[in-house]
Amino acid sequence: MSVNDPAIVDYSHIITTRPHDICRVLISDLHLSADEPALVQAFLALIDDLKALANLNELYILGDWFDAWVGDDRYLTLSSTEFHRNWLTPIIETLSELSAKGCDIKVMHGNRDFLIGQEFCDLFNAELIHEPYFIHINDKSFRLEHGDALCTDDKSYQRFRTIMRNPVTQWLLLKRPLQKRIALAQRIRTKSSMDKSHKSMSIMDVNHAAVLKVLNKVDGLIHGHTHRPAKHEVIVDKKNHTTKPRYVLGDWRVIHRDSAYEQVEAIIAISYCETTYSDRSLLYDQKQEGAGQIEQNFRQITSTQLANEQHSIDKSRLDQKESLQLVKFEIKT
Ligand code: LP5
Ligand code: MN
Repeated sequence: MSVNDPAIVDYSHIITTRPHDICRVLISDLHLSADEPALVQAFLALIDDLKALANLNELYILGDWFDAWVGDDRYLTLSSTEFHRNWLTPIIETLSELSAKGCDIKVMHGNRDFLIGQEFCDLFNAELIHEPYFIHINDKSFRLEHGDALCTDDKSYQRFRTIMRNPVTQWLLLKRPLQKRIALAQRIRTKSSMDKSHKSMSIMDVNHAAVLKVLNKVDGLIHGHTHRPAKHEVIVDKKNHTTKPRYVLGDWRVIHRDSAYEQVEAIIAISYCETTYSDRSLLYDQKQEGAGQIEQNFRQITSTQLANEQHSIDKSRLDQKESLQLVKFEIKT
């Protein structure tokens, strides 16, 4: 499944046709920074849309939200003048509004922003979650992670990761003066992009055995990091042809830039909670007319219809079915 794959649904269609059904949104690899305002604008636009969704319960940011994070203090120690001018302030304000509307915001570390702390997340009432994190979609368990730990063929990166994710390393890093940390992050970025230019695409992708190992304990996997958005059906049992889904979220990228506008594209995941209603009056009809009518006893209703029919609906007869979909989010800024 590529970015142009028809199996990836169009975002604007979904947000306009099924706004009440959207209950969870998962994004990753935004790589936001002050140097790329188009990505920041795109993120603010997405959150504005999410604020209008009546049944949105959860927003997950699955790592690399920021291009580089050298410590919460870089933001928390700003003077009040700097604070008002800082590019992060509108992000915090809009996320606070989203959270106040009843949407839980969960932030996971990536390989670029593993120094985000709960203190920063507290600014917009979010929860810092750690990988692996598990959710349920219907009766199936899904494992959420950033995805870098699955790239086990990338030996030099895995060595670097082990050092950087060590709490002692992080404690030592955070004790360094802010300017030194900013300079170090820049050096790491330069070294990383130099190293990456010599690595093959397959080395920088997930390792199949690593994927199988984690899928052994769950029904599905959702991650980002590789910048190769797709839904894979991973064969976990060749004999019985059993597969389990692996959803890969995309990175956010500027796909067009000129003097008039910039266009940003990202593949995100949206979960729909579809409601089934077993209608009592139809059940009565079925008794009269026999088993042939059984299908009519269940009425599919959208959450929009549910909102409009609140008074006439027997809530005990509602059944929710959730489904996850990769969606192409595209915006001109
Ligand atoms: O992020 P992406 O996808 O481009 O690349 C990753 C791996 N690279 C990284 C590094 C990040 O991109 C940049 C980190 C930004 C700063 C983070 C905060 C730092 C806090 C410290 C300061 C307080 O994760 C890349 C993988 C790729 O994913 C695909 O999986 O290949 O890994 C590398 O390229 C790592 C190299 O192989 C090893 C790097 C060693 C760096 C040592 C730096 C020493 C200091 C400088 C000396 C010159
Ligand atoms: Mn990453």
